[in-house]
Amino acid sequence: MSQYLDSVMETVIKRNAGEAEFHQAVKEVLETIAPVLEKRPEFVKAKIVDRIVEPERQIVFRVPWVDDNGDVQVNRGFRVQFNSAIGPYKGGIRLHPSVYLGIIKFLGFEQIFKNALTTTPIGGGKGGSDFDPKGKSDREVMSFCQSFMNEMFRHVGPDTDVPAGDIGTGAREIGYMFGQYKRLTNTFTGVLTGKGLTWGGSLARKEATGFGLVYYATRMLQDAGTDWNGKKVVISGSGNVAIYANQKATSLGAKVIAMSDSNGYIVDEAGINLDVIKDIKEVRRARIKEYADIVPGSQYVEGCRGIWSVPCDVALPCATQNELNGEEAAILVSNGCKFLAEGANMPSTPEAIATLQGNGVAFGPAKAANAGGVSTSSLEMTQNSIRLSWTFDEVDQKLHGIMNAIYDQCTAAAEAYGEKGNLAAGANIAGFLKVAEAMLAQGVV
Ligand code: NDP
Ligand code: 2IT
Repeated sequence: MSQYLDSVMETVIKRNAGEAEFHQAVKEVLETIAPVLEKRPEFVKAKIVDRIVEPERQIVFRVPWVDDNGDVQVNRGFRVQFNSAIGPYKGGIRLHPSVYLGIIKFLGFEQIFKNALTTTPIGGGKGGSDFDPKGKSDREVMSFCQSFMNEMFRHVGPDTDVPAGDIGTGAREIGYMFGQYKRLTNTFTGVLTGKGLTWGGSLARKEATGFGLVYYATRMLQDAGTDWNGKKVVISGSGNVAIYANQKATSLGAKVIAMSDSNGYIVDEAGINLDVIKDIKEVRRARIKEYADIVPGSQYVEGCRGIWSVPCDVALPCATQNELNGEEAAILVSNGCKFLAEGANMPSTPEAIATLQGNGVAFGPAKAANAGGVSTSSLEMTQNSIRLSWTFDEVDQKLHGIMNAIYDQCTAAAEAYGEKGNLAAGANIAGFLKVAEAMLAQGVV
């Protein structure tokens, strides 16, 4: 890193004390953009980097709600509006007990560059709460979501900030939040994405992140002269992203042999039966352990991190941040894994990325590879604006085109800045350039 970037990084660490995930995400980007700043001194003069690492606005609020015993519960809510240079803030809402400001800021920061890569006009933001939806009744989840929106409604809007799903936030939660926003504002607008299909949602949004991940990884395979046919694939997680990554990869001839949740993982060498997973996870909100009781020949292993010891050709981490460390990456390498594309946000530690890239594993970075979800959210916003709904195939084709365009941007930027073949550097550079140009044009704001 240059001296200038080092000093920006120092300020970020000082100003955002204790927010390790945010520091990690910023460092990963700053380490790759030095060649851009050398070519474009006007970005340095305008302090674009100093400004881009500072959120435009951070909202932290109390979320009180009443549980089924009649007891009052209090959670903390967050919305970080990170950057609006190229469009309204856009990004999901994470509901998980681990959530604190540092996680929301890392996610919001990543979202700036990811959204820039989508080719659509959306800025970067993220929100969430330390509320844990696991084990809660529908009524408790509704009570929480309504209370969350009672504060958030004054900060969001279809041209201002458009939240969506993330870990712990799916169709049910988006529904409760949308209903409360509509009631509070007396407007029916596209203020959230991931909506139900009868009230403004887009076909293929549910599938989009997983499908998009596989479209992106398809290009990685093609560049290595191969395809999905017969490839053994390991996918961590068994939520929205993991399920639809499995569906698309399987449809293209791959065999997905392992999936996980936060308790453990299952291995099914015959190829995972996705109907069983969907029933366990989407319908019954149960644990993946049950798969081994239902499907003969499969096994369940306690502890989610062991999944990386299952030999595979392609690994798709689709659960959460830092779920793959350097040692686990070394195990993947020694077992012959040749491709890794990130479905989750920042699932690989810096050591893991270095180990993969250093051993010739093709590495697809999250902010490019998982951008299909937010891209399709952007397509949902477009459909809401023109008051029309496209067919599944129309949306899927647009998504596919966007993922190809993202891949092309990554490879072109990497080559133009002396990092040929480095998709992570390419994604950061291409995303940064788009936002930096817009910030420069709009003056010091
Ligand atoms: P879901 O809530 O649908 O599923 C999350 C999955 O990851 C579950 O299997 C969950 O297991 C597991 N998981 C979550 N937290 C942990 C943890 N701390 N340790 C181990 N496993 C964990 O979320 P999504 O599928 O939507 O999100 C998965 C990842 O993809 C996240 O990183 C998210 O930010 C990212 N992403 C999501 C997009 C979307 O459109 N939904 C778009 C782009 C990225 P369990 O059920 O046991 O908690
Ligand atoms: O990390 C992400 O890109 C998401 N959770 C999706 C965000 C969105 O606005 O669809």
